[in-house]
Amino acid sequence: MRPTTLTRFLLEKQREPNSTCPPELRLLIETVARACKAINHAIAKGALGDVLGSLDSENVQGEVQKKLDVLANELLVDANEWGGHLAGMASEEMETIHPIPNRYPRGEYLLVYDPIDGSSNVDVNLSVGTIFSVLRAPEACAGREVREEDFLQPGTAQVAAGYAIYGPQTLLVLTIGSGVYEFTLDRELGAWIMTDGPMQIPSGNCEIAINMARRPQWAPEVVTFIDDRLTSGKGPCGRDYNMRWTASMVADVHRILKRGGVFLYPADHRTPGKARLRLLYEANPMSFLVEQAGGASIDGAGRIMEVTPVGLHQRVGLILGDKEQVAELRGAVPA
Ligand code: FDP
Repeated sequence: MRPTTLTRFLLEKQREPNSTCPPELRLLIETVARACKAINHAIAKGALGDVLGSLDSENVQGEVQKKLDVLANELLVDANEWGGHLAGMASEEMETIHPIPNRYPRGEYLLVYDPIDGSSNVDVNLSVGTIFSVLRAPEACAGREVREEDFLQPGTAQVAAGYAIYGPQTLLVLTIGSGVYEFTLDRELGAWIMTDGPMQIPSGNCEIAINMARRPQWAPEVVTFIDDRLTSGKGPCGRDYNMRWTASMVADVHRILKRGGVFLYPADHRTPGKARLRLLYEANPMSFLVEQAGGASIDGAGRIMEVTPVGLHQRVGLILGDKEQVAELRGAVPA
């Protein structure tokens, strides 16, 4: 049987009755996928391409920017600016939104992304990724330039989300609201070939992803949850859990999609409002994928995708993965 390429998958989705993939969205996803190939190429060059290490600059969150953070951001801007499918973009590496310049046609979508997730891994040759989320530009911005408030939509408004993971293989994992599909980059052909989907998170896996060094910041409910699983044999498995932490959410979430388990980066319970992961371009797209694969995603108090954003770079606590395991913490942990 002929392999299904990303292009064919999207075209077939476009032709379905009541399609969730109009031509502009197809073009947008293909453009993001093309930019991810360029990012993959740059990452694979490593020291030979002079892309490792940090710059002197910091991003809006006060984090030192890696060369690859900036390069990947530019690759995504350059690829998506001129196609006519977007009204604007926002990214972890840009302080404010990037409206499509007047010299190009404007489309009806908004793209938000984290160009390199897990960037501390780049210099030590471990997996990193690119996360993206697609929203519809509100009708109110027709005829005017997009504004930051146009991007402040809950995760439930996403029309597509996905990530590329640059690991032993380069993969693109995508949802357009009807299941989750994995495509592997065939480097010789330059094509994304479907290799899994619709994906379902396997239930009952006894693996947890959490940064234990943050334990002093966890709410007591999280401490009990983790202790029960790691040392007392409590929890659905009836034996002690295993732990994995790659410091790249893309890699940790990918493992959960394939193998099951839970991922936690809870908010700091001592400092209200303090958390690590960003709502619009990290938590929301990952939550959309996880829910589409039969899992659940909460900030502790409730469903992540129902959080109303108040800022472009807003952070949230995040607990996602196996539905039954996430359910134990729903409502128990302060957001
Ligand atoms: P990074 O800032 O290195 O790009 O985006 C946040 C994130 O990566 C996640 O990918 C990752 O899970 C987390 O930070 C790593 O946090 P720790 O430094 O606490 O391990």
